[in-house]
Amino acid sequence: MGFNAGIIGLPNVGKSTIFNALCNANAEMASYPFCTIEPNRGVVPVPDERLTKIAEILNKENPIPTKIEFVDIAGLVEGASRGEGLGNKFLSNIRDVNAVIHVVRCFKDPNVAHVTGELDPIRDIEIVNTELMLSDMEILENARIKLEKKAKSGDKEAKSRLSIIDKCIKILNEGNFLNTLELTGGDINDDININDLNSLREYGLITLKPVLYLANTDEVSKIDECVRKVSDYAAKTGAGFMALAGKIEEEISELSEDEKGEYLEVMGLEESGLKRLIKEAYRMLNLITFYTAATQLQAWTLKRGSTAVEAAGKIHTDFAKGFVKAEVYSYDDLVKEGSEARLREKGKIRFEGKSYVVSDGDIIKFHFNL
Ligand SMILES: Nc1nc2c(ncn2[C@@H]2O[C@H](COP(=O)(O)OP(=O)(O)O)[C@@H](O)[C@H]2O)c(=O)[nH]1
Ligand SMILES: [Mg+2]
Repeated sequence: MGFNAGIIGLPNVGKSTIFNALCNANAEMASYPFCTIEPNRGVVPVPDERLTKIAEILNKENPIPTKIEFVDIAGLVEGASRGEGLGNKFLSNIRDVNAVIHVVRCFKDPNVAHVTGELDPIRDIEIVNTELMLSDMEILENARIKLEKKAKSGDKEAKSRLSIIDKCIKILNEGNFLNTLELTGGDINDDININDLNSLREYGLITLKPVLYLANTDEVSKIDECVRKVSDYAAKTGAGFMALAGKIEEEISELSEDEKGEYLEVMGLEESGLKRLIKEAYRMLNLITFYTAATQLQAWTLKRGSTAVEAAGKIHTDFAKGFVKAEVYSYDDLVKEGSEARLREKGKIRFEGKSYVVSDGDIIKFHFNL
């Protein structure tokens, strides 16, 4: 199972442009086959400085990065939650992703029609967000109807869930996303907590997902009023924010590696906006990365809090089935000591059992027996 981020927004804001640029960005890691699964789904390697560093220290060639999937979701229009413009289908696509990248138009270009006439990022954001909130509201209302019967017959669990759902409906009615609670540390409402929200995960509520607002600008590193408005909006709602020049990024993504480097140098940039976006999306998902280096060096993605046996299962079901122990050291220790031999000398390679909780940056060798 992979992790993914959906690219959403009004039509003509640059979603597909950014998606294409992300998929082209693959070229630089050609040693590993990345692909577009479907026209609107692409798998992209996650840039990882630690992986490069480990490869250097352990002398490994062609390390395999971990991946993240992006989904280019067709533009939402006003009324989508009522089914306008294939609305329900797009909304259900959003329900299936782990995180949301909401593209907001900040580029002018008179040649590209603006769905609502002129640049107004907050109005644009709110059109989309209103549809997302309405859609969640509908799901909760439907769940409510089912639970009400059970609750009336005295089912305690149904009663408690019903009360959580009512609190959520209230939050949405006040014009807030459900994730605001988590992101602002519970400021908006103190009689509902994170555990309550987690109990609603099964409904695939869109406004519970992490959001990054992506201001699509004309020029690289241009901070104008439009960009500032988007950034303020993101800060106010506890969401992530980034500015990116979509069309230029698409052009850069088609250059050769050398040309890319030159371009970034001329622009005074350390890395392309796309790289930042991929890293940011990965960070939003609240995942950790662990590495295996027994044969080929490879990075793997894991949900925070997962155990060693779950990590083993990522690689092969046999690794999990026949799990004996995990030989573990940390990335930081490797960098500090400079070799596995030194780590061993200093007693910094540990043996851990099945229930060991994997840390971000662990380098693991699994021992298994079938
Ligand atoms: N000037 C300019 N045009 C852009 C930018 N991003 C996208 N476009 C253009 O806007 C049009 C719509 O872009 P597209 O990515 O298809 O938008 P989508 O409907 O959100 O997927 C295309 O003609 C793009 O070339 C940008 O950053 N600057
Ligand atoms: Mg598109």
